[in-house]
Amino acid sequence: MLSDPIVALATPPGRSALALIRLSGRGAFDVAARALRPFRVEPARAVHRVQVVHPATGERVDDGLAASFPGPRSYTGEDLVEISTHGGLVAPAAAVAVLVAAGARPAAPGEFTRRAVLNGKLDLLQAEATGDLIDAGSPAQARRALQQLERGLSTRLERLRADLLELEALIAYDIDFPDEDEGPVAPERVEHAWLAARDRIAQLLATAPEGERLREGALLVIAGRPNAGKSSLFNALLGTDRAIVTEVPGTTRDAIEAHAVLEGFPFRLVDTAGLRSSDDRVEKIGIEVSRKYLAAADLVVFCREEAGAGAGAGSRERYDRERDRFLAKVRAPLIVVDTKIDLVDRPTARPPDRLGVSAVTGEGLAELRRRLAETAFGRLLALGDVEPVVTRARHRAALERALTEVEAFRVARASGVDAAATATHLRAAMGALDDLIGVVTPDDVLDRVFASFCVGK
Ligand SMILES: Nc1nc2c(ncn2[C@@H]2O[C@H](COP(=O)(O)OP(=O)(O)OP(=O)(O)O)[C@@H](O)[C@H]2O)c(=O)[nH]1
Ligand SMILES: [Mg+2]
Repeated sequence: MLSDPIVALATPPGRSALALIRLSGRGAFDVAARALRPFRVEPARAVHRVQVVHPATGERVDDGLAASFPGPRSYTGEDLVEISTHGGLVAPAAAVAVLVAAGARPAAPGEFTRRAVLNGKLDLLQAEATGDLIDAGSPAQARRALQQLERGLSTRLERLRADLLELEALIAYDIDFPDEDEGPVAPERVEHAWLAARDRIAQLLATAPEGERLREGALLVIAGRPNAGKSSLFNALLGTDRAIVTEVPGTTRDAIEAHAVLEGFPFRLVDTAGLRSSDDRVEKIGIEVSRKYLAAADLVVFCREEAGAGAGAGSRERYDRERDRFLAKVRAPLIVVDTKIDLVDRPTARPPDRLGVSAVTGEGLAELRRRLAETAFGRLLALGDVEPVVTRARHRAALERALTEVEAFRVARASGVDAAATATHLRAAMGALDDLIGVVTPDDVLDRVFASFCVGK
């Protein structure tokens, strides 16, 4: 049943001062009246003290506060009650059990938000943003989710849809009067409107790679020769001694992955085994793993030991050749970093785009962090927090569909297809945008969106 009363803990179980329970659906107030003493619907949206009492046994399980939100002015759009109880493991679970005994059903993950979408309180993009805000591991992710929750992306897509509708209106004259050579609407006007709409779709699509990266974290692989100082740099960027550091070349034999927030942006940092030709079986496997990570990386930091890189021009050359061979497969942007600069007495002039860092003194790390954020998220940095960004494969697929249809409209028009037929492309493009916002959303799409939600949201 779609609107049967559901109940769930909205806060995580565990030691805490308070816990919040949500109860929503048709009959939610009756359920509350059976379990809470006293329970009042009026005044709405105001808290009052209650005792949570088992309806069958009369056992009192906790004291708390309750507030009622009569639908449609509630999160779900249904009658909803929020009950705060004491925290911890026992009291909240007992209170939920009491509400189940009083007639509610335990909610499925994301069911409250799903109902909010079905009742028109949130669109699909806002529902996704709700999940993203909860899952955010960095300030940039949270700001982006909040902007989407405030309908930043939805508004942009609605405007785009309106543009397409206007374009359809422009060619409508041709549909009504197909035999006229030239309608009252100049072809340039159609062309102009078409171009503007297409560019707007393309601009949004261009934010997709970094937008999706923002949700998952940019895969940053630290590579270089054995002993170059990779693990030390990895630890320095993480701010903890996660990887083992020794003076023995070949210390790191497996790839180590950890989440880090750099300049407010999420990264997945990977420390790798030093790249070299090795006969050691374990080390060889490690180097193979490094190569796989390098192939998948969003960006690569190549560590290069300035002091150890050799005095002679010959060794420098050999070293560079080796590096080039290792990095030939890397498609991702590459940042070359001179390590251990504290060991260099007379610093050689470094090319302006080359960074020098010391894991010991911390020199150069701030600049490196900035460079990493700029390389992985430069477009988002330039856009700021106001311009909407698409953050999911679902968004990208819908916009690609819209773009294809808009392009097809132009081709059809240019090849003399009649106006009514060209208009179907515009309508298909609008349909793709509607799907994206979630005007009418099929169950399987909802299932996918809410699959990753927590219970109680
Ligand atoms: N003085 C100084 N020593 C450093 C610095 N970074 C690393 N080292 C030293 O260099 C040696 C190698 O450092 P690691 O971080 O283990 O190097 P690695 O590239 O991870 O080495 P492998 O895992 O063996 O490939 C250790 O003795 C570190 O203490 C630095 O910035 N300054
Ligand atoms: Mg190492």
